[in-house]
Amino acid sequence: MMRNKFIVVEGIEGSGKTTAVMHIKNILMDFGIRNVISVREPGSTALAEEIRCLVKKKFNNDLITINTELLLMYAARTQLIESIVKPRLKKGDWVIGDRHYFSSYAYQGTFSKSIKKKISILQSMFFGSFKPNLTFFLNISPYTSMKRIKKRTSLDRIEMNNIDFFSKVRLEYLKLVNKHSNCIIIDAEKKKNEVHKEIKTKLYTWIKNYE
Ligand code: T5A
Repeated sequence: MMRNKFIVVEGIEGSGKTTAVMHIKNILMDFGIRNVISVREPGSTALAEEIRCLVKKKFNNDLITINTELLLMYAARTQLIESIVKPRLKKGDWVIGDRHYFSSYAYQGTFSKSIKKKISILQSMFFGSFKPNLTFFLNISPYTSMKRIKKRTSLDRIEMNNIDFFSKVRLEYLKLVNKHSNCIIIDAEKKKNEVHKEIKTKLYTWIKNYE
């Protein structure tokens, strides 16, 4: 039986990450893998959840700068990976993550090359060669994203960005997934049950090839 894998789900807002994480957890359980936990970024520790609230909040007359936003994401990430993810993987558990470092490249990195360079430095300084074993990218158009999130009663600071921003974020994601191995693109425009079927098929294939 395969041990301790770190699987991450990435995508723009409303792409279905949260539901996909729960789905992956159930698939693994059905496969006989019982020691599975799920986490989200930013968040999943008391401190990182506080940081999540801060990054989502709109401060009047005090615009959060992109460097600050990036550092807050990395503070939350470091806390989560060091205090939960790595210890659980060491125990042999599986961890399913709702977002990881691709989110920083896609959201903060889209602003400039120099931000991307800073991300690479932070990433190698704090995580070295530590990477997810598999990343699912849930691919949806920014139009679908907007349509899904508009159903919400209120939007957070990042969700208040316009469609251009989410188009750029999606393009950054596509560049990343095409550059890295162990990434699987899922057509998340489809109906939920079809998306979940595609994830299941691809996850089974990945597990079988790994064994
Ligand atoms: N961030 C995060 C950064 O900027 N940098 C970073 O480094 C990191 C880690 C985090 C925010 O922080 C930013 C990005 C984000 O702005 P979040 O809550 O993780 O916030 O991100 P969101 O994308 O906002 O999460 P959402 O809850 O919006 O989206 P999900 O989880 O992708 O989607 P989900 O599963 O909640 O579904 C959304 C809605 O769509 C429906 C669902 O039922 C739900 O109503 N839905 C579908 N409808 C039709 N067809 C389908 N196939 C559907 N799949 C889901």
